Amino acid sequence: MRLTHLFNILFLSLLLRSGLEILGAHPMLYWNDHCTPGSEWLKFSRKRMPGNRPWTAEDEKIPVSPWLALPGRDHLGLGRYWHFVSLIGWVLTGLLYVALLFATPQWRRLIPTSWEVFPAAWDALVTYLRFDIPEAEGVFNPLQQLVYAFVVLILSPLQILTGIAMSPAIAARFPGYARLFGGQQAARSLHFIGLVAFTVFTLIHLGAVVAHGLGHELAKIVLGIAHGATPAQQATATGIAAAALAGIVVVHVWATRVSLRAPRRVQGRLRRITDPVQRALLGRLRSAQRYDRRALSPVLRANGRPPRDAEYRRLLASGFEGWQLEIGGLVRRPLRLTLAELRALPKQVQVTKHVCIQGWTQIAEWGGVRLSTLLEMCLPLPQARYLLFETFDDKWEAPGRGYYYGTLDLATARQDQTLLAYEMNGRPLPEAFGAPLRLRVENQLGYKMAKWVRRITLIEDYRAIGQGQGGWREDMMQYSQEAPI
Ligand SMILES: Nc1nc2c(c(=O)[nH]1)N[C@H]1C(S)=C(S)[C@@H](COP(=O)(O)O)O[C@H]1N2
Ligand SMILES: [Mo]
Repeated sequence: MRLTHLFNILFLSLLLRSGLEILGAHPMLYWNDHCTPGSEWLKFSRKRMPGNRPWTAEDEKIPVSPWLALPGRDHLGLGRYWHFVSLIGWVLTGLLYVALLFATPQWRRLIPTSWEVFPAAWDALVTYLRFDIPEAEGVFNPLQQLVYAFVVLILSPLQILTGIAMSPAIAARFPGYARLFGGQQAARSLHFIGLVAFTVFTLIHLGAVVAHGLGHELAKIVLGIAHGATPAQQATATGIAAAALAGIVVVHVWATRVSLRAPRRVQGRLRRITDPVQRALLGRLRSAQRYDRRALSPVLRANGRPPRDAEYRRLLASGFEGWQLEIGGLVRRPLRLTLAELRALPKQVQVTKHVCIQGWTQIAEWGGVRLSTLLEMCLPLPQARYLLFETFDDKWEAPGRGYYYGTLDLATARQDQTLLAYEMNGRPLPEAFGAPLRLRVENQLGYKMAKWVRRITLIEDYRAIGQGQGGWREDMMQYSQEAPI
């Protein structure tokens, strides 16, 4: 149990720093799922978006210093890997701790068994405020007991539950879940408030350890000597604690440096831990969203700037005359479909919530043809496993990095709400939102939904394409090929 305290410090500190990296990707908090610009209740940036020229949600990011965030300097993809790997460690540590707690008489220290604890805790608080140390019958005084029980049994589970509420796969399959917290953005706000609560707790906790007598307290924490540790024991405990804390600092420095120096390598390693867990927990959740049209967001953010590709500009000017969607690769019947031919296919309309990896959400209505309809027409060969989406998006603001592309596994492509949309809110898809055709994958994060689609190719493996990570943002920004959270 004493060792779980050490691992708790390690994982919580990693969660805190990687969490700040994630927050920097959209440094605003809301109580509404539309994330209407200006409706945030808290904003950590002074940036103002231009009123006269189009901007994208990525312009709103702020890079956080590596002294604060893991890894810092605008590495959302890696920050997420660290967050999820630390989360796995923290949850395992927590489960072990709680199991040991209840398998032994230790739980009596933590769980109050009488209402008396409340007035007694109040007395203890008043004593602290007089700069005195309250009496304790057991190892903890009543105030400590209450606060520790709150952190272990309420704050920690809440932090996990609000974290889960941010997953687009959960939001798509169980739209009611986030409503328990007042919505997905309210859950995100509460997740942040939880972070503040953990930080405040930690600072006061550290202050109390010093105030109660550092040597004695460390002898309790490190060696389990409840009362009357000798000076030699106190010195041993202090030495071990200092070495352990130094070890944690080394882990942080190492994780930060290796992430900033070799992002691709870190992505490859951490992804091997997080992806299978995500797939097992969230991979099978299918989107069943059915928002009311009255729930449409008043303002829609866009990400990715409209292409400057010459062929695209020409097609746009001609109203996409001559544009054809090509579907080829590992199929028995390659297809070429004009917009009119796509519109003639069975149409599906859905009102769904978009969840960007940065953290913002918005609700819109999409109309188009189900990807499964096209897959039935082109007859994929047995070895086909992924769809490759190539786009007109030349990423002109980042020259030399190639065109935007994405990949999607066949099972996700066949889901009911996976759509090739040519309409948004009842009108032809606007240029900024992917005209003439864009993908909607309603149980995944936004970057999986390629806009300005040019061609779809069925492939066996994506590792030979681009830089091998399964998409442009996967290659360039260390995002994950699967995006259910
Ligand atoms: N071609 C292309 N598609 C793209 C992007 C892009 O940069 N280029 N950005 C993605 C990201 S990160 C998001 S959040 C969504 C944004 O969709 P929206 O513009 O409809 O809000 O588009 C996705 N599709
Ligand atoms: Mo995004």
